Amino acid sequence: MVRRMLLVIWIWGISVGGSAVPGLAAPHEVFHESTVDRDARMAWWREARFGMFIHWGLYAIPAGNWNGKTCPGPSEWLMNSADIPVAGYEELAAKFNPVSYDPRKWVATAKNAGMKYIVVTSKHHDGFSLFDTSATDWDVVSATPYARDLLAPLAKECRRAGLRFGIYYSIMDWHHPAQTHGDENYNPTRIKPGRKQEYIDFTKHQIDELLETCDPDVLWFDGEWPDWWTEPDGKELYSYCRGRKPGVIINNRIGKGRKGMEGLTKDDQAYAGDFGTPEQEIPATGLPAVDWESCMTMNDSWGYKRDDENWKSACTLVRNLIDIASKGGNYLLNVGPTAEGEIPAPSMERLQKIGRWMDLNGESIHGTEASPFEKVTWGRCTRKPGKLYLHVFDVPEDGLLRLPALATNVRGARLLAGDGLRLPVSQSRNELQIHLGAAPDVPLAELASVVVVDIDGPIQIMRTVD
Ligand code: FHN
Repeated sequence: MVRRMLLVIWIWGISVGGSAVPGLAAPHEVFHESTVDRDARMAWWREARFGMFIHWGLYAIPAGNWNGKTCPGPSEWLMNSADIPVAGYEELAAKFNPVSYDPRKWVATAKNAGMKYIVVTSKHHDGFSLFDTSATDWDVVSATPYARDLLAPLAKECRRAGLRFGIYYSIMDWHHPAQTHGDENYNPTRIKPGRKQEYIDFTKHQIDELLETCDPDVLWFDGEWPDWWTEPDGKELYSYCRGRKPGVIINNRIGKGRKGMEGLTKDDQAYAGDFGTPEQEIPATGLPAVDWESCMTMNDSWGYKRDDENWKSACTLVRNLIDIASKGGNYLLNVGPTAEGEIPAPSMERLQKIGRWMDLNGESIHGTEASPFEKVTWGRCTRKPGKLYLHVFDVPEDGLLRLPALATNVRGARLLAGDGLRLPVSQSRNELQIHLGAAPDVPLAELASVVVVDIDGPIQIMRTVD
């Protein structure tokens, strides 16, 4: 709460330190956004906790292979990792015809997995636009036999199904004429002298088109690391986007605030962006007062990579979701559809299993806040007013779930799934004990079983004086 109060002063985004930095343009020149307004704007996103990331594009055709060889790294980087000349890469467009693409099926897959929003790549580093744009011919309508916008139908289907919709947009663009090769192949690009504004206008033109045709709730920028892209550029684009759609939520990769793959926002100044973006990692400790979202692949590639079989188990994915929610964050879990438009079977299997677990235990994730406890040995904890959700990963030998004693009255404990079996509770001066006994006989307990502790009023940990 204290940290969020600081935001009344700075509305460029989340500065972990919350410190105000002299000399920077005052945010109120752009947005009179009070904490109340910001909380209202972020509310659905904070409630959601779980979303689907979709990396899709021409790179799904070679799917990580070039000239008969499997190239290292994620498939969406193939143009760079195989150093494919622009002309050679452009030939892929003539082969892109996703006849099996069914937005209804994608959205249903996400919804049934317990996901509340989808973020899809509109333009990745290869510069290819999956939507109808008049800013370039390097897009699905002008350059492919499919010749139709792919994103507007997906946005529409999300709305119909009650999911929120987000757009991923890469600032680095290996195809745009204003950007040129870096030292190593394409990454990071350089901007040609005197052509930066041309690229910024191009970006704004496309953002306008996407706001018009898809009305996204989230703008998920990426590829911000080339030196020619600056924090003031990020702030300017942030104001532009919020000016166009005041309610939109924008990640911290619009500017230069991201601390590498750790992804949280640096605190040496107020950076543009509304939430931090850890990538392929989960913060070690809870960050209850910071808005952050951890994005992760199910195997080792964001885009579809035919030979990448290094799939995480459904158990790992469910426990990641629980771990992230217990630390106050969101989980953006990725799928890389095939060139035909199918979500790969290993991803479908895992999402279906996660969905079965969420059907039983979703209330212990959606709309929860971070654990009030530093660490528990047997699993994780999330909470809602008057409720603690204990996520049991490993049942202790003595069958006791131990917690610090609470100053608040504990009304009882029960299993969330199954028939809601009540569990004995005892409390000593220092410790609250929930008597779980043996591994609870609830479905999918091997992923995690959830115990609900009903409590009168706000959760207060007993301060014990030794
Ligand atoms: O280079 C991209 C990568 O391809 C992928 O899009 C991830 C997703 O967060 N972001 C960048 C690496 O940080």
